[in-house]
Amino acid sequence: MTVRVGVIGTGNIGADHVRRLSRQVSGARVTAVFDVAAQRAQDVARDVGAVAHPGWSGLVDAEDVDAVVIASPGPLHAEQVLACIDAGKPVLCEKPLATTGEDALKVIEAEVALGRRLVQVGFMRRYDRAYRVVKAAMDDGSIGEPLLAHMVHRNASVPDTFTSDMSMTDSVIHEIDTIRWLFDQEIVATTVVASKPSPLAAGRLRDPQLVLFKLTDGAVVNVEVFVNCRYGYDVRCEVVGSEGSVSMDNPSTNALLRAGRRAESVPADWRVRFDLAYLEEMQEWVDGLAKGVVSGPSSWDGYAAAVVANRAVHALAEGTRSLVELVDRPVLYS
Ligand code: NAD
Ligand code: ISE
Repeated sequence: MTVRVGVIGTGNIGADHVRRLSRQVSGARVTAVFDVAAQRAQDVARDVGAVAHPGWSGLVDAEDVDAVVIASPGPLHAEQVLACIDAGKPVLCEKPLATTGEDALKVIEAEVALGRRLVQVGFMRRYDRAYRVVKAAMDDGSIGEPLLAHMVHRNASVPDTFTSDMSMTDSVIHEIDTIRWLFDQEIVATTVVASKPSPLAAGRLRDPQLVLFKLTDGAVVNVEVFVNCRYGYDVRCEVVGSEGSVSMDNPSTNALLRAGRRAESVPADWRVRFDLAYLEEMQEWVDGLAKGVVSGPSSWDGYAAAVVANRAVHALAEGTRSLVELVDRPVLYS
């Protein structure tokens, strides 16, 4: 069976997903795309033999679209996901599922009313091999009882449209999901402190920031987020347990040894670092759809991450420790 996919949003990651689904993922074909930037959508469509639709809702309802990928800006996600649920079509929505907990909850309510999972959220780190090694060492007892973790999330640079809040809602939201998944715990409280700002943050961003998360069982995790580090993309993690530690350095693939020095390459951006993770994510999604199953990160994961990210924004703004309160987890997501 070939899954016919429609893609909403053909910017950076949307265009990548279109090409990935068309050329690297088996069992899938992109039949339709939409972007408000019509020329961009047409170029991407032509490249893979798809049709550029005049509107996203027409794409969702199209007969030759079995499933949808959403890669539009975050504030549009909830409405577009709800339309997919309404049409009974599986949807892989890029993070965030929604920019507010309230909107994410509407998605949960719609899916629960339907009685089956249609939504997967694009938390691709769960598909990354290095993160999976960390998870395995935590689950099989290799490091004893996991107690705390240190994480780093650095981007070389961000566009002018990026705000200080987005350090939480757009970047740290990946760590929020990773922490919940690795520890299999919810986050119950967060504190955020902005450091002395980098002069290269152009005076408009509170960058870097340090975030502290407390989990249900008392474990703590700190995250450094720095979205203007300039030298490259650097994502790291170390989980410390009662009998050892497991870490994931920024994986580098090349080393140049010359004149008494060793130089290693640093990925330029998320596209390079998580290339294989996006592929695994898409392949597992498509394989699941062929069997009628959606099993990746759920609406619940998207909801919990949205709530925590917004509490982190609140914590920085108010200079306080913010508690996280979630609704009861519906059975559909147990
Ligand atoms: P982008 O700005 O490059 O692309 C967004 C596209 O959406 C643009 O082409 C824009 O024209 C289009 N758009 C605007 N309004 C639209 C509408 N009403 N309907 C459809 N399309 C519309 O942004 P991006 O970097 O590709 O990010 C897109 C989404 O993907 C964001 O939610 C972002 O957080 C997420 N993302 C995830 C990862 C990841 O690692 N998982 C990486 C990058 C981006
Ligand atoms: C971007 O939207 C992503 O999702 C990347 O994975 C992340 O590293 C980056 O900080 C975000 O802006």
